[in-house]
Amino acid sequence: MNNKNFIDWPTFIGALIILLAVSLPLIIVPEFGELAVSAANEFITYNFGVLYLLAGIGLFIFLVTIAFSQYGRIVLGNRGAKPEFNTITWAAMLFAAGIGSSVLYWGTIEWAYYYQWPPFNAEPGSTEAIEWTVTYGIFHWGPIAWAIYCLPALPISYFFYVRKRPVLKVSEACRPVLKKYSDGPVGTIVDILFMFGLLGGAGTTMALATPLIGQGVSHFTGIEPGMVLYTIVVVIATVIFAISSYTGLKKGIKILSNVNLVLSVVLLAFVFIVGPTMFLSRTMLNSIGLLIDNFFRMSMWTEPFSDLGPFEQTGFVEDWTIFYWAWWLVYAPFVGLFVARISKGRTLREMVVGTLVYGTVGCLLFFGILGNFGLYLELSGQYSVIDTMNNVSPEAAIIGTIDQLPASPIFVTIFVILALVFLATTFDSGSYILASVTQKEVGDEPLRWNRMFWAIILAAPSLILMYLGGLETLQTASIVGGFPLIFIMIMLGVSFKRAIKQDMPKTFGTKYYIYPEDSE
Ligand code: NM2
Repeated sequence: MNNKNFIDWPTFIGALIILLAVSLPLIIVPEFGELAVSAANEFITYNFGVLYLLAGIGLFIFLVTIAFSQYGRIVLGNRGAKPEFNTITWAAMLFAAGIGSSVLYWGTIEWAYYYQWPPFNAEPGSTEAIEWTVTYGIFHWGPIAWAIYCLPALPISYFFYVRKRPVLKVSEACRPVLKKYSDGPVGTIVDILFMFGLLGGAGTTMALATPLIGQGVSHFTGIEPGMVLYTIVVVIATVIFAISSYTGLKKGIKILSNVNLVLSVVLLAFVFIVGPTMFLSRTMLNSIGLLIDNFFRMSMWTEPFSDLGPFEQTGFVEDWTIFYWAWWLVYAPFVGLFVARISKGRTLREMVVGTLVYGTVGCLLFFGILGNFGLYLELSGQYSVIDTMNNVSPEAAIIGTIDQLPASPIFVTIFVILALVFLATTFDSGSYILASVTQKEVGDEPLRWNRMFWAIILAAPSLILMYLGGLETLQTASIVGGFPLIFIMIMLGVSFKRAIKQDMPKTFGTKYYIYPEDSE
């Protein structure tokens, strides 16, 4: 097959057309686009919110059940297959791909929102509200979120490494449900929907990262944060992740992920040690207890009753939990494809437990250390994060928090570099996966020019929309565009169940009899 025949043109072109069809009206008539998108967003979160919450907890239970059933012992590969990456690198790659710079953003500041607008009808700023602040952030970045990420990896890795289908595509993983339709337009639509969701989700990531990195640069240089600075940030980030994606999984992506891990450990360890260590330890352990105790309550809290009056809601669930589940959902097929790709030689149980545990613990450390440090500054009166956030900007409050550390210039620098690397490690794997999905076959790696192409496409719309001020619309659009993904996720789960059921009897049988010879 020559180069051109490798490409799956309907998916490739279809994704571009959808992207243009959605971005162009937003560029041409931004006011109308904004209205339409926010109306659609409200319609979906209010009417289908319950469905999002159910999907979250349902996927979590499904994954845990699979991992600890006999299916958990299935090895992704042939007899004797060894993991391609050691466990630390694997965990670093998984975390770096699935988590962008948003963990630095929300990890440091999310508590300040919950402090002022708390869940469960707590009084703003009260002890009860304070207890939930960091805990709720950890929940939104915890086991359910990582379960959403891991689900697509089950069927995808199974088909790629066990059934040996040389295709890394969502439509391929839905084959047991879609049957022959996964080759036709229906399959193409499934792939395009996922790509569209991812491009929107990536826009959200870029929209948060750029002002944050910009704020850090402005802290040192005094340059006012604004479009010029933001453009430079986007261009530098794009160059970094394009190089990483170009050199591929075993070079750039792997190296950058490990750099990411080292910088994260240095930053977190330093804040933990020189910061208020006792306070951080207490609050983190307290959060873990609170979370375990209230896990099911939080995952199914729909706020049917509030202090605002009968049938009124504060909107906490829609603004946060549902928004988050939707955001994790749009990233899920991509992370699932990526996790699948790096998990050769592992068992399904190792893959699931590794994703849930390493993912949750990683986020817990960011939220627990950076968030509680901010909370400490606020409560001790040393620095008011909330004042800066409300009167200047959330980004200024984030950099302001890190700036309170001793030897702060070093740590603000590490923080900003880390934000850049986190962004790059999400986008390099993103472009790698988009390239895989637009190919009919993926040998060892997708084609290089194809990877480069998607690297640019990932960055370009955010840049254009940032100029036009429509980026927020794109973010919301990604949530709206991600709606069909709930159904795709369910389809992926069912496909996986069907496939292993078909294959399993050959090896294990469906029931075990301890004394098979005994008769009644
Ligand atoms: N999630 C983890 O911006 C990022 O960090 C990428 C965001 C889905 C909330 C992922």
